[in-house]
Amino acid sequence: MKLGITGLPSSGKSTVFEALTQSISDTGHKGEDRIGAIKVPDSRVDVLSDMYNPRKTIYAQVEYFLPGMPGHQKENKPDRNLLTRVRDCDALIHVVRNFGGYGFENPEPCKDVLTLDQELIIADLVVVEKRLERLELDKKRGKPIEQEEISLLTQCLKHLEDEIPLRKFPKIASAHLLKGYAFLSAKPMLVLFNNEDDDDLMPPDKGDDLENSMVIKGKLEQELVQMSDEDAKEFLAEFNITASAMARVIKRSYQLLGLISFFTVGEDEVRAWTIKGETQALDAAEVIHSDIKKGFIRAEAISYTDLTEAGAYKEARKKGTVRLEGKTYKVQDGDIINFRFNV
Ligand SMILES: Nc1nc2c(ncn2[C@@H]2O[C@H](COP(=O)(O)OP(=O)(O)OP(=O)(O)O)[C@@H](O)[C@H]2O)c(=O)[nH]1
Ligand SMILES: [Mg+2]
Repeated sequence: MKLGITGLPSSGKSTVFEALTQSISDTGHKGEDRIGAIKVPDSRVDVLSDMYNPRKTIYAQVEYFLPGMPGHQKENKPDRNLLTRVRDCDALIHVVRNFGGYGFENPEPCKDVLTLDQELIIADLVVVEKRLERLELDKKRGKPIEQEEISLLTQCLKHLEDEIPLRKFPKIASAHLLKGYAFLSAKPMLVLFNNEDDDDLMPPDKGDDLENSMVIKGKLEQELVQMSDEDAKEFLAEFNITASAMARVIKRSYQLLGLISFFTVGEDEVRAWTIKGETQALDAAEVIHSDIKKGFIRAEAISYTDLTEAGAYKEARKKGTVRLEGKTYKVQDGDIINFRFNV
């Protein structure tokens, strides 16, 4: 599962990538693809780790992808090429310039949000129109065609012609028959307003229909990455920012991908495992090992809250909050699971 970073030229994409992944480049990396796997901060894992004192503690991860852009982009438009490069990402992070300064026009963040959306929409329109033409042709030639696919694509065409991104239509965005097209405007998207150092506010003209957005200060966050802990502390106080701005972006990224965590615990290892929401116990078992799925007997599960309230697993057992669940149990975010299996 990976998130692609997009945005208009000079919006702060590289800056944000570096702040998120805590990787600074001295060469500029302009032309190169950059990819970074980042652990997802999770206080529950910290607490469980304190409880079990394991040899290893493993957090969930998300991956960020920043396509390399050789050459200089002058136009205030996202490069078409850049957009096709994020087609195989599962979600998008849209970095929006909300800072000014030397060499920059005044920021127009809300306009930029629309501009990028329009580019995503145009890219999808091209795909839909081509495909529909193709299917019409096949139909004329008497080839068997999937009527449902035509119907779905026709709906896409209408929405895109109305300039509405497909992510606004959950049924279409999640339609199995459309998966292969990897529509850009259907991907979940988090908008990051990249603010001036002393500006904490959302752009005032931000409409209500932008459900996934946050304010960040990319430049400060990136500088923070390069500092010693002591300097960082002072710096944070001075600029009135919380150390967790990037942590919040990472957590939001995880949610944006529709991912949840369950945990396994023990003296050897406390570990967060990543699954899609609504995953059943049997499939969650497979994430750990195919043998556990094959030999699945039961899942011994307890919620994070129940465990921490009881203080220890033994106590929770006495209180009866440890449950025995079967194959079809829908694993909940924060469940601590012990799979019983037999191979
Ligand atoms: N004041 C301010 N400047 C920023 C911020 N984020 C980035 N910048 C500056 O804006 C310029 C562009 O930032 P980059 O991160 O290179 O932007 P980009 O989107 O990767 O740019 P291209 O790859 O050229 O399209 C750099 O000079 C950054 O230092 C911010 O939050 N505040
Ligand atoms: Mg860049």
